[in-house]
Amino acid sequence: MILDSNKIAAHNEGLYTAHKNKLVFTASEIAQSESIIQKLIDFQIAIPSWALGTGGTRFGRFAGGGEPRSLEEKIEDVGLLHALNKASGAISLHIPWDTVTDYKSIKALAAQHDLKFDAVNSNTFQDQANSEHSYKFGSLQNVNKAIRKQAVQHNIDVIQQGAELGSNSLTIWLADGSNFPGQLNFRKAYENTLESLQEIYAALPADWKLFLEYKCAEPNFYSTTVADWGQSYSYVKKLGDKAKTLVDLGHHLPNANIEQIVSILLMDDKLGGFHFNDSKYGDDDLTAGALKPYQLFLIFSELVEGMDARGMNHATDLGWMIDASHNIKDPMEDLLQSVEAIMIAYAQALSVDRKALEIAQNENDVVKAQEILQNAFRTDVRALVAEARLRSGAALNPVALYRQLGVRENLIGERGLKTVATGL
Ligand code: AOS
Ligand code: ZN
Ligand code: ZN
Ligand code: ZN
Repeated sequence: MILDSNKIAAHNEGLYTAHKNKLVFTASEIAQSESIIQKLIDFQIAIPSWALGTGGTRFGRFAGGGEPRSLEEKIEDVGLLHALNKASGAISLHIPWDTVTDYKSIKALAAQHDLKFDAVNSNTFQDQANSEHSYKFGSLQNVNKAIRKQAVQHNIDVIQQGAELGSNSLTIWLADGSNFPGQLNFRKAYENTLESLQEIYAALPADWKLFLEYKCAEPNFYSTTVADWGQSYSYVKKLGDKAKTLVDLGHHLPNANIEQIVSILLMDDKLGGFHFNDSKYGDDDLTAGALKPYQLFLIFSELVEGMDARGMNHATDLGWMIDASHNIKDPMEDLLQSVEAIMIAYAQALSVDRKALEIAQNENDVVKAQEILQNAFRTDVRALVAEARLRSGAALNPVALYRQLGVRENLIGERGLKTVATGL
């Protein structure tokens, strides 16, 4: 299904007057609104290929209809999202959930939808059909050298496949760890993991980055071998300049100050990118901004401040990706909501009066500092985000248009009601 641009234009026409009125008011409230709109136009958030199908829990899965059955259909779905919001111009593949047989045609299909290939993700948390060894007791950390070798080789294969597609980063998330005290020698697990990572790092092309994701628990519940930002930092520091830490918002112990973590990693040039989602209890992978929009704003506030201090390009110098998974929403609607929430947080962060904040900080004017941040957070920036979409040829209200056009019903017509998405 390809979206007809006339339908987007007709939808926008219907909403135009109301939008313009809001925009005029918003621009009167926010000094740098024009430059914010430009930055929003440039900002793209990658969609993970595994988020397009309905997720499950360990108790079960309720399949949605019309889910993508192949990589081609996943690319088409991201293409649809991108046509609706012009802010989802990249897809992140997970190998071997996504297998590419014909690179030329996959690249052509992505190009046709104006999509790039973002970070490629390796998978050593499941045993693959024809693999010799099992990852039951870990992959890169495993006490058995042959198992470590197999996991290293898989990562090297993923790099090669990603390079064929024009991707330039590898994301490694390890399920490695232990379930019971005594199961693992922590130091040896660390040393094995480091040695394995070094072998993978050595296979990176010159212009590539390696992102090392951390997670405090799950699926292992006593220890995780890359458990927190400090441990990820310790590895990436030893690996070299191309290795960076990846922050998944749901991977922290409760109440962790993620914005501070982000600020320090950025300062040390060790922040690689993000997996956006939201959570209440753990790695819930709920829609970005659904529960803690203020935290999302505070994270973006540190990002904008830190990237500007280092002269970085907001759109291209870090990896921006959603990592969410749902078992009750239409995944496409959910992704549109996540992108919108991220854009809003970014726009709010861009609107912070940095000079005034710096003065307040230097004068220890705590009240003023809080006023400045909360003023930015409480100012409605949605018209700026919508204007960025309008100027890019996207829809003023993507979720509304998605429903109005009956996209899901169309996909069910094409693909059937009972599809099994590849991957999860
Ligand atoms: C797992 O918890 C991590 O968030 C991974 O980044 C990701 O969800 C996984 O690679 C896909 O299953
Ligand atoms: Zn229980
Ligand atoms: Zn993640
Ligand atoms: Zn996760």
